[in-house]
Amino acid sequence: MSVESTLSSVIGPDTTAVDDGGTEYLSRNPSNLDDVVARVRLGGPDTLRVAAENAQRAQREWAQVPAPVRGRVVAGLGRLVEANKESLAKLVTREIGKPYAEALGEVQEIIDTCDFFLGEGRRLYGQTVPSEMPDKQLFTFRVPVGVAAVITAGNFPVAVPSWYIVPALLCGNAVVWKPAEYAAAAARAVAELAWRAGVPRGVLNLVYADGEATFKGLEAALEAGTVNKVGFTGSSAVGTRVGELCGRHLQSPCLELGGKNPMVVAADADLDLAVEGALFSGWGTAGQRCTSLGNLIVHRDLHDEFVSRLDEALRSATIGEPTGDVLYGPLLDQKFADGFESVLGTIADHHTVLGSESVGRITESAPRKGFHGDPSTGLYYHPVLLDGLRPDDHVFRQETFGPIVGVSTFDTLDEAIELGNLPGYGLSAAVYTTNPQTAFRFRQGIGAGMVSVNNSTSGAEAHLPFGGNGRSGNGSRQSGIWVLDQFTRWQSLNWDFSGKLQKAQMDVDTV
Ligand code: UN1
Repeated sequence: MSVESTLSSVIGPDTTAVDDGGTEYLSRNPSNLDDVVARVRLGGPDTLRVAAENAQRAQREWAQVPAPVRGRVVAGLGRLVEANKESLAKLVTREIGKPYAEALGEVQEIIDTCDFFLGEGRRLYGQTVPSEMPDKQLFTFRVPVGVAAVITAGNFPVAVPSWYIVPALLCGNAVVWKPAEYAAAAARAVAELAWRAGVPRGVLNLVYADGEATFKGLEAALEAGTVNKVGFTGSSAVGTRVGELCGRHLQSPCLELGGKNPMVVAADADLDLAVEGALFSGWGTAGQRCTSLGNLIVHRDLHDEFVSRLDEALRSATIGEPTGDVLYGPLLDQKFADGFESVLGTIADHHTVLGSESVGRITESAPRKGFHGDPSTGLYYHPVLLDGLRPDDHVFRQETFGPIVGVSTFDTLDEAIELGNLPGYGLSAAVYTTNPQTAFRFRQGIGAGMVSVNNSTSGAEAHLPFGGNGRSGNGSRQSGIWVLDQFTRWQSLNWDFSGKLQKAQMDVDTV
């Protein structure tokens, strides 16, 4: 069986046949814009609202399935993904332009997630808790929240949705999944495999809708009480709107937002390692991970050598068609290319532009040496290394989501930490140092949810808590056992077997 062969070119809302006046969207291959990967019918607001109603009905039965059996179902999804690993990775590469080696890694992440939650199906523990009274026992239970609306970005169209969907299903919830339209085919492939693994159709609902229809549909569902948890991965601006909407309905969403992730290169850093780490974190995936490196903060004594080595590494890196062995391929889609162009527009006179011969789109008149393939067919951009960044520069303060990184310098570790925290995000941060004291002090001072020592800011593993603070999220965490608190609520039980009414706080002997 091949995932690709199951995908027809015309795909639309599958479980929710609502004709509510949506539009058609073409998901295109960003390395060859003439290649239409999927034609998608985007639903209007009713699509999401009705999907949530369906999900609510289906959830009751799903919650009755024993957790270890639900664990086997999600493990089955993992096995099906594994059997289709190459074709799913090829689809990711074709639809969003992610280099094939990275796409394979991304597919591995959903497999790892399914493997992890197979075990959690047998460990969905509650507690026994002592009572303050005799002949009385207290317990806690994890209870599914109900229906989770999962709204995901397309830069990780397989792995990141699975961080919500797999634990949500394992915990006994139903899911309404609204993926990014520019990754519609990859989403459909994952949903197909989940349905084939035994997830009932009503328990996992896939809907396509644009941003405004999603907001309206979500608002209606929250109002009707058919959505009980929202998981959102995307920009800080949209996440703020999701947070406001959920807050009005007394809900606390799981928000995984942008980053302006710093990498501090200390005076005692291994320079080769730091250059390699900066190259991969900053320009790998064309800088389009929420965990991509944003600000390089380099000790003044190393600055010149570090920047010249990084400039050289960037100039000799291979960029091009993502089916090949490249550092990065095209940007995700036209919307992201437009966003990146506006970031390039903020480059100022006080910046030194390095990393490439030109700035902007790679074209015949602005070529890139050693480019792999034909640049004219896709959304390819020159890498930018901006030296001389100032703390009030746009590029220093805002997530750029493209192949651009700025450099600033520091003298003391406190100064480096302050610069790292200044933009107000708090997702991922890295320090390159050979001194454990520097590493631990950095971890203590930096406001990021995830810290790396001598490693990339990106590349989170599937069983460590993932998430950020400040503008990067609301402190919620995905992955591992920590995400269980997103998709279950604690219920307590107090059981009195004394045969009489014992009153808490009143019938207790205090010493
Ligand atoms: C994201 O970009 O939304 O840490 C998540 C990483 C990935 C996840 C990134 N595994 O690089």
